[in-house]
Amino acid sequence: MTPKSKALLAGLKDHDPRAIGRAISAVENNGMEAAEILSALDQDLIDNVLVLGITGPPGAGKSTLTSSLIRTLREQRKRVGIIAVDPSSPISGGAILGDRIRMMDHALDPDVVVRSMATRGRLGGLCASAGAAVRIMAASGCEVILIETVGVGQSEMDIVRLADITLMVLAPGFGDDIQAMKAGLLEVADFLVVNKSDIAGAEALCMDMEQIFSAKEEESAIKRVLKTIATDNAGIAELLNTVNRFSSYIKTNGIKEKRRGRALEAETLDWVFEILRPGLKQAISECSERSDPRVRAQELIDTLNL
Ligand SMILES: Nc1nc2c(ncn2[C@@H]2O[C@H](COP(=O)(O)OP(=O)(O)O)[C@@H](O)[C@H]2O)c(=O)[nH]1
Ligand SMILES: [Mg+2]
Repeated sequence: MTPKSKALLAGLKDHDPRAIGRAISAVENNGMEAAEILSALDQDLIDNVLVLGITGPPGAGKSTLTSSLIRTLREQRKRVGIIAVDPSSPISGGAILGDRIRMMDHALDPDVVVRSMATRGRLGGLCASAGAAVRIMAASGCEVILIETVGVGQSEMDIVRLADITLMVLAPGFGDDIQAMKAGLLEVADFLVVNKSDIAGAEALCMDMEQIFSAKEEESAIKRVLKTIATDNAGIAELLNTVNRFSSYIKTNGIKEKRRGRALEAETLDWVFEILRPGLKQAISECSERSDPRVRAQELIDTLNL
C-alpha cells in the first residue's frame, strides 16, 4: 500500500474531514490509491449508513430543506455527509449547495462533510464517483448521507438509484413540473415532501399527492406525503422520524438489500466504462480506418476478448 493510501485511511478512521475530501479526489482521479482505499473501507459502516436522496425541480426548496435536515440531524448528534450533485458547470461555480452549507452554521462543524459534484463537463462516471463518495463518507463515520440532485436529467436519476430512500421535494406553484413528472414520480420517490406549505396551494397539492401515493402508503402503513416549511425548520423532525421508520421497514423486508444490490450493479457498470475509457479512446484515435462507427465499436470490443 502506498504511504498516501495509508495516511488517507488513517485520516478516515480519525473522522478527519480533509481526509474524506482527499480520498474522494484520489478515487475520482482514478490513481493508484483508488483501489487501495476503496477495498480497505469498513464494510459494516457502509452497510449501516442511511443514504437519503433528495430530488425535485429547481426552486422547490431542496437546498433549504437539506440545511434544515442537517441542523436536526446534528441536534440528534448524528454525523452527516452531503453530496451535492449540481447540473451547472464546474467553472461557473457548480458548488451552489456546498458553498451555501459552508457559509451557514455548519461551516465549522467537523461532523458535517460536504462534497459537490458537477454533472456538466464530465464524461460520465458520476454514479461511480458518487457511490465511492458515499462509501468513503460512511467509512469515516457519517451515519446519514444526503444526496441532493435536481430531478431533471438522466444522470441525476441515475444518482437517485444510489439512495436507500428517495424524497421528492415539491412546492405549490410547480404544477407543470408535477404534471411532467407524474408518471416517474411514484417509481422514483418513496416520499413526497410538500415544501413551502406556508404559501397558498399547499393543501391542494398535498391532497393531489396523497391520492397518487395512497397505494404505497397502504403497503407499509407509513405516511408518504409530508408537509414542511424548510425556511422555518417546520415539519423536519416529523419527516426524519417517518423516514427512520421507513428505513427500519425496508431493512426488515429485504428492500434495502435489493436496492443496494441494484446500486452496486449501476456503479460497477459505470466503473467499467471509467476504467476502460482512456485505453478505448487511445485505440479509437489510433485506428485510421474510417468505417461505420457501430462496426468499428464491435471490432474494438472483439479485440478486447470480453
Ligand atoms: N415560503 C417559503 N420559501 C421557501 C421554503 N423553502 C425554501 N424557500 C425559498 O425558496 C427558494 C428556493 O429554495 P432552494 O432551497 O434554493 O431550492 P432548490 O433549488 O430546490 O435547492 C429560496 O428563496 C428559499 O428561501 C419554504 O418552506 N417556504
Ligand atoms: Mg439547490
